[in-house]
Amino acid sequence: RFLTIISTGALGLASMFATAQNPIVRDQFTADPTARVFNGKMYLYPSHDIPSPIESLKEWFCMADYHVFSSDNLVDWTDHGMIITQNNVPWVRPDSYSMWAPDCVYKNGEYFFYFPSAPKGERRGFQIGVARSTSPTGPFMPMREAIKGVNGIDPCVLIDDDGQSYIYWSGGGMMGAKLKDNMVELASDPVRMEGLPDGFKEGPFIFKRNGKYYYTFPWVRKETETLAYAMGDNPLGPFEFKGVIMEESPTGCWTNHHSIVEYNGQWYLFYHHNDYSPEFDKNRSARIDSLEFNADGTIRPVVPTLR
Ligand code: FUB
Repeated sequence: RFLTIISTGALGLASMFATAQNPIVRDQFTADPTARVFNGKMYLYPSHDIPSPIESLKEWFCMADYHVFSSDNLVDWTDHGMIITQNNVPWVRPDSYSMWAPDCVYKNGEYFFYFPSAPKGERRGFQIGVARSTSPTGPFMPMREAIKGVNGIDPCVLIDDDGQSYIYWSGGGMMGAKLKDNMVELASDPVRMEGLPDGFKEGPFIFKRNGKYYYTFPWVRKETETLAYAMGDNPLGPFEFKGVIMEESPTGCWTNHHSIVEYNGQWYLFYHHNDYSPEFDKNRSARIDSLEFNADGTIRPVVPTLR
């Protein structure tokens, strides 16, 4: 069942000349949307839910590859096709369908695409690997091995104003570490993020605004994931918990996963919901709503534009 949702006003300035619609991609599932602005254009790096071809994942997340999308107006999105598949990453178990939430950043003339997956061999759990390209749409060349010292999911990379990069992930807690200038090795031991509330957390997204670091994350306060945040003066914390950005999904999608980005002077929250799969919340679709800050830098709650 396909559900088309008109959401005029959802995108603030970008929607002045076009009709904005949530979900933003309508011909395939797009979960865990990481949005990044490169060269004045918005790029979207989501994970790619598919109905599982194998019995063991029929009731679980099933992701075999990644596509990248771009847009100038946040309404019309171009699918640039598949950039990485589980079949062409040397360290990934090819039948694992575990290509979970990714990120992509630009540094020193290259785009670095970070993604978690299940490794080959005896090791259990997830690792995080990198693929490199000279274009935001690929082709991306996966590195032979995952990043050493990073065990977990949901990578997010912050490049600070002084050029130092940090990688954050979820695994044995909410973790973070410095990256070397090569962007593919840790430059410090992982540390646990301090100052976050109790309750299940994953999917960190970190950004900097007016000298403050925003550590934002899906957080289970009651039953399903809200989007919440903390703020701090240092990239690796400690952080001070500030509250919830988006409440639990009104239709019970257990996960939410997001990114927050400024584009043409307006801030946006990218997140997901199960609009096109109301009976099965592991098939999700990316959405956008405008996000506003208060004068003191705190974030105003965002209500999803459903219709
Ligand atoms: O998409 C698979 C997992 O679900 C992600 O890694 C989590 O953040 C959650 O969205």
